[in-house]
Amino acid sequence: MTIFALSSGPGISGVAIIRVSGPETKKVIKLLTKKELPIPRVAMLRKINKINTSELIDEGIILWFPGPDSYTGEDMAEIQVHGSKAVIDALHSSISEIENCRLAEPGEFTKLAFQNGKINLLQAESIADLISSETEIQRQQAIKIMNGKSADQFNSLRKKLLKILSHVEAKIDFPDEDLPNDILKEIKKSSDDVFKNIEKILDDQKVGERIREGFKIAILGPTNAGKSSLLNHLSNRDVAIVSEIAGTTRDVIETHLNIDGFPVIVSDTAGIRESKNEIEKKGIKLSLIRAEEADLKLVVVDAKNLDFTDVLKGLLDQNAILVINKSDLLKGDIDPEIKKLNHVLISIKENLNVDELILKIKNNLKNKFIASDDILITRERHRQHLEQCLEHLKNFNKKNEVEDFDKAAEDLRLATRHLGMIVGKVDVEEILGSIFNDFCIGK
Ligand SMILES: Nc1nc2c(ncn2[C@@H]2O[C@H](COP(=O)(O)OP(=O)(O)O)[C@@H](O)[C@H]2O)c(=O)[nH]1
Ligand SMILES: [Mg+2]
Repeated sequence: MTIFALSSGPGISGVAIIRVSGPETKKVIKLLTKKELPIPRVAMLRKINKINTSELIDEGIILWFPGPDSYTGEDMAEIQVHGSKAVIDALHSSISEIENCRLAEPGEFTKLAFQNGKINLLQAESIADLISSETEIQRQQAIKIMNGKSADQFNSLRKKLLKILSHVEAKIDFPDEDLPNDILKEIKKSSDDVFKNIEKILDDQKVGERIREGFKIAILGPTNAGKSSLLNHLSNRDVAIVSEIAGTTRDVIETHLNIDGFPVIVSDTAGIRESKNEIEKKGIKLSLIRAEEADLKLVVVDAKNLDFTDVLKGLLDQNAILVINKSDLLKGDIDPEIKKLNHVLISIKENLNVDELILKIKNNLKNKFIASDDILITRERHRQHLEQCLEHLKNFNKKNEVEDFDKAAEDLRLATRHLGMIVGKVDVEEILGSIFNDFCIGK
């Protein structure tokens, strides 16, 4: 099947790019241009016509990438035309008239690239991350992984395990021959190395995932404290309804912000109070869930009304900033007990001291986003496979110690498999290859 799709963004644009990939690509180019194929990888200006009527659609650039040296590994073309809905529609409907050509599904070009061995799974994921990156730190993370930073590390750990596996399997195949002592030592050392390495990778405070998904800030507190006003102030627009009527916000309202280059998701939540209203109760439940998931909690209270419920006290941990709002209404000082807590006194209405709050938020962000080259995990998927790998390695070590090699080998195979699944490489042939290359079986 040959697939095609608009690869540039939708909407009006100077230039739009339509990609074609598959065995009929040559035919598509010839039928649209009524000319011979262009020189590979050289931009050629061509008249582009409707396939049946030969009516001119537009004039544009054709790029021809014969497979396998293309993004997908198949024959491919990129057609650059003017970016209008009408031009794109006419071109799409012309191509779809050609036999065996259909519109691509989301991500299908990249899926083909993965299936044809052009990129690994981590690279495929990072291409998606690069496309959706909104901040510099997200772009940097995506491009590093696209360049193979984490795949190299996971592959090298996996190679170590494959090597141990080849020794263990040889022992199974030739049970009468004892494994030399130095090889037994090597097995132990390598598996310990890999184990420690993975433990270290997992101990990353989830920075990679936080960069990819955004740092989560939850605004929490009693009703009418000014939570929605704070969200609006931070986002510079009216995202949430502000009113003096307590219990206005019921659903969680989210906005994505870029604070000093850090991706942040701020959610405004329903005010926490005793309520008999079912909908409000649900909203309060959602607030508490957000509180648990948040990287940082902004607990907003009203300066005039500082009695803390137990729920509220429970929210104030090391990942929380107490925000005492409506300082403009305050006559005199605040309670010395409360003053002792880590807090910021602000007035959103009069814009007093809000900058200090923003500074505190920024410092918190910086501390939690210490992006280092050791960060390899960007998705829960990676974390789960690594955790599974550790689990199987633990089992392997136990069985290896009691020389139950058959079962030990199976644990090792599973551990290796989980590492392979991160990069998208799971192949029995490879294990066999490693045995024959590494172990002198004919001795
Ligand atoms: N005086 C004063 N009123 C404020 C301040 N911030 C918010 N308000 C008012 O307090 C009321 C409740 O605000 P809102 O943001 O809806 O509170 P929420 O229920 O916590 O989301 C509204 O009438 C706001 O205009 C402030 O700093 N000072
Ligand atoms: Mg509100």
